[in-house]
Amino acid sequence: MMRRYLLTLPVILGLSACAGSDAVSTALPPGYLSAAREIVAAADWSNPETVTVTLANYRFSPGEFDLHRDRPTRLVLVNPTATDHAMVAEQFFREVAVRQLVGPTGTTPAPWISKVVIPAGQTREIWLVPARYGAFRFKCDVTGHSAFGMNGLINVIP
Ligand SMILES: [Cu+2]
Repeated sequence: MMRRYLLTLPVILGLSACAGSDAVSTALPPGYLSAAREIVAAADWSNPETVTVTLANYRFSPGEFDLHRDRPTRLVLVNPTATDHAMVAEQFFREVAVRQLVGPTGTTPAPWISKVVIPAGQTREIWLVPARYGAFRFKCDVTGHSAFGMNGLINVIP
């Protein structure tokens, strides 16, 4: 009986937790790409590579995908669910130059970010240039969602 209670509790927390807000900085945080603004300014944004990731309860689809180093990219995050979700990718965001966040309410210049919230029923875009090779984990940090499977992997390849 007791064990059953303990297993049920995270589910309740997960469904009721809120996603918080974007983590965006206009000043260079420690460990981030200092040349982000210069990389963004030098990139050709006329034909960015578009990668779409759909958020579900509780997974990212695709859960693993490739991005190309030095290629301007639109990372489109679609949340068709009735639940707020987030994309948190601390190491990945340290290694990319972010031009802007795009959403229903407009465009936010975002040189340095660590988290993007995708509210229920909305789509957000992150315009970025991957600057270093690697395999980078990402997750949704709403309570319980990562434990339920909202995790993924981005491979930055040539
Ligand atoms: Cu989530």
